[in-house]
Amino acid sequence: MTVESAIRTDDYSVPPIAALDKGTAPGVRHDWKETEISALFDLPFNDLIFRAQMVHRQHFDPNQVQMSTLLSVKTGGCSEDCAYCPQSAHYETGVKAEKLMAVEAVLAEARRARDSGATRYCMGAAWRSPKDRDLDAVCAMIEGVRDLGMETCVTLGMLTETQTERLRDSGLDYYNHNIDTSEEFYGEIITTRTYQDRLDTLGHVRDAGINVCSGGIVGMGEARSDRVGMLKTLATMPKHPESVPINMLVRVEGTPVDGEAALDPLEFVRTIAVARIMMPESMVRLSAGRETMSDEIQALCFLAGANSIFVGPKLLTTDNPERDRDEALFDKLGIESMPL
Ligand code: SAM
Ligand code: DTB
Ligand code: SF4
Repeated sequence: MTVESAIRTDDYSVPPIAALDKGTAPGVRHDWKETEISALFDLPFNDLIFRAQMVHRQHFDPNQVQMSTLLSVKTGGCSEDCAYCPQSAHYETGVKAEKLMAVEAVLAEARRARDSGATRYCMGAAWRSPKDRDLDAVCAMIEGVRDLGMETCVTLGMLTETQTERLRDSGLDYYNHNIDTSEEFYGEIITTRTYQDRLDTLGHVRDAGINVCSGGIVGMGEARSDRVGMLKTLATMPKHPESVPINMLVRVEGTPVDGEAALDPLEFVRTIAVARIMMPESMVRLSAGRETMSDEIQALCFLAGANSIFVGPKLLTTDNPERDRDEALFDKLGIESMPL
């Protein structure tokens, strides 16, 4: 038997692979139904991963992973009540509220990240929404990071149209704004803003021509149907987010979701695989949660189509794997940094 005939490519059960060929570009669909997404989640694990890897290979080099570094430029004291977040002022988590960092201090950190191989620099602020005067400093950070030759991403909370245009004019490449979960579960997690508020900001970002980075968190006690709903919201947008971070909840003492049972890591891998199949041209980011994940689970995430990660020992306030652990993992897997 030849290798080709030993690999069965004709049995994809639900939905047929041809169904992937509707939509605005070949293979990219925007009309996903909940039943179809649930059917993907329900596939035998091997069938799901095989299909995700096939889709992945149609669009990306399977051995390249995009590497971003995160910096919290404004930490803690946030007025929102996101039940997962160590930076919310509503919970006692031990995170101290700090002022916005000075531009030069941010650029010094960014230079270090670039010298260790990061190609994108993401700056996060614990704000419900930025004040106009804060944006002067953030725009200077964006310009400075671009001058270092890196792509820029910021996440600052809700934006008005005018604020979004200012960020665009400073040269911002990506805006991160997560929908976090399904519309149905959202009210269990955040009461100080609505799902529609999130979608409105994402609309401003898209209209301004900035690349959209939007995804969510799993492991907050949501049902699989909420993971289905979250991916449906993202994949039925008129244009898929260019970057889709899938975060495994980092459980932080003092936050309301800290007591939730940990999600089965294989369900996390399934979520990555379904995101890859539904949004074939997007970068799917294996985002928060790598610190406590085994090498084997991370390897399965890459096999399932994740092709972006955060590198460097800190996310915003919590730990991420040290460089040497990541380097050893990438060596074992033959993974290279995706060039710009
Ligand atoms: N305040 C802004 C906002 O919420 O849009 C930007 C910063 S906020 C910390 C960025 C994202 O971090 C959140 O949308 C959430 O998805 C993620 N995040 C926060 N805490 C997390 C946790 N404990 N585990 C996983 N992801 C988390
Ligand atoms: C995203 O989706 N995950 C990142 C980034 N975008 C801003 C943030 C993860 C934060 C994890 C908790 C912390 O370190 O505070
Ligand atoms: Fe504030 Fe963002 Fe944390 Fe929510 S996720 S509490 S908006 S910093």
